[in-house]
Amino acid sequence: MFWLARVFPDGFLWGTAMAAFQVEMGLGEVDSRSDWYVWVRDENNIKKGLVSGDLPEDGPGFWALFRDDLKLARAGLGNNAVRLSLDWSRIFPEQTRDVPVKVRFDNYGNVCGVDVPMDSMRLLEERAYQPSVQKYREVLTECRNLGLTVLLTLYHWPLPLWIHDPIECRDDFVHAVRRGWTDQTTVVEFAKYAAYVAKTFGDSVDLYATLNEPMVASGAGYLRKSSGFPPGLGDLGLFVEVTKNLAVAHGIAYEQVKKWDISSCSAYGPAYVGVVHNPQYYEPFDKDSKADVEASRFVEYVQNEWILNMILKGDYDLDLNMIIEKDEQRPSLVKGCDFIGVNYYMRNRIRSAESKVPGLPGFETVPCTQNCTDMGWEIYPQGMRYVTNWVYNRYRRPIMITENGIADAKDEKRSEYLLSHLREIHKSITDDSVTVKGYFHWSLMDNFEWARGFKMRFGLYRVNYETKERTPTKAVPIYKQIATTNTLQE
Ligand code: IFM
Repeated sequence: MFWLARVFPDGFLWGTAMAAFQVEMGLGEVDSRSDWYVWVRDENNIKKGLVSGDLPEDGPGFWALFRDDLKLARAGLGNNAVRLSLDWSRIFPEQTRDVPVKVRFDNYGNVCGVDVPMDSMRLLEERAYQPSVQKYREVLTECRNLGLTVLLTLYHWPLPLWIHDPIECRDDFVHAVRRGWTDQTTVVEFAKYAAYVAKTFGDSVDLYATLNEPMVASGAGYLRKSSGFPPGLGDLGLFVEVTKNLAVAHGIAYEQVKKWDISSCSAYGPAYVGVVHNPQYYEPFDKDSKADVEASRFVEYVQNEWILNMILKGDYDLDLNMIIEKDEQRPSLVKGCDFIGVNYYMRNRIRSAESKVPGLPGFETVPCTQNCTDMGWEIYPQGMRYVTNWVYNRYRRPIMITENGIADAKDEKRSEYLLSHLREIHKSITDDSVTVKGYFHWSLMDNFEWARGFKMRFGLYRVNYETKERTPTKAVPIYKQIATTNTLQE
């Protein structure tokens, strides 16, 4: 028999990814102080079918079972890394607005710098909710004891309720007070939170992601009323504002982490900080239709490119005309980005359609009919190589595949999904000379899939939500073999 061995670079990170809100609750302390907590139990949202009606407090219970789960990552999967997030609302359930910081603005009124003085750091330390800090410390220490390199995400979607009241915003945005990312003060509060996290947990964290998939937070929250994401508005102006504020927030948090995390705990140095983005593969539904080609190019631009141009180049195309006018160049907002996290899942076929949001060109995604996951996403492994190469060649930053995975309740497609996507990553590395530093499969175990609830099973380990028992899927021994040998054998 002929075996082809695809060897990955030395030091390649093999891991799984998780997010606090999706896994923590189920056993142990419930966090009721976030916008998502309120959003998924809102009767209107449930009645309209915007959210599933499943509740995060019936989740996998990682908060209590983290030692066993991390053992699964280390021993069960042979991983050497793990991607986790913290929930801001767990650390600061009460407001931090009165903690003084110095804020600088650029000529356009954007926050372009935040100084957190030592006295203010002391106040933040007093204000932080210690049981949560203690618990996160235990989780991170356990990762270290197991030899898992830690990639920590600061913002993986839930916002503290004191920052964002999604029901108030949905029902009467004009009079709403707690307006989330539409409000620039959220950037300033995020700077305080990032500074506190870096100072407190820096000795246990190797890599940081400032934001997870900012385009989902802005697009699903502010462009698509029916997405099931808070606050469920369809407003182009707010979408642009939120995307801009998230881009600015990345830079501001980047600076804070660099300043406050000075302890080096790995080969990555004191703080290696990037952003996690979700570029997908786009194609016009009808390649001979000019309208479809233009619609697909526009969606690809907005989804894949727009925010990375802001973060890495200072190009703030705020009128979305795909041209950077002079007053859209904001070099003072570019702070740095040590790596780009790529979350790749699917191919989208786009066709031109009537516009659903005033001011935005019309388009729609053609529903998947073949090779679909339970989410209705089209499996297209070649897209992994395409987007990885595209991001690397355009922005010249090391790539980390920070998510890739499949909702597959029957466990029929997961193994091939994993293998086929890893093959493409390997081609990017060896055939196309792209620097890819690691792969984090989404996800370690089944979890709370936001508006879609528990039905969507992305886990390498299946979770019985009644007993909290974890059972390996067929992909577990396959992933373990790859991770422990650093090689994909075929
Ligand atoms: O569950 C999500 C995750 O939170 C962000 N990336 C996509 C995953 C699957 O939808």
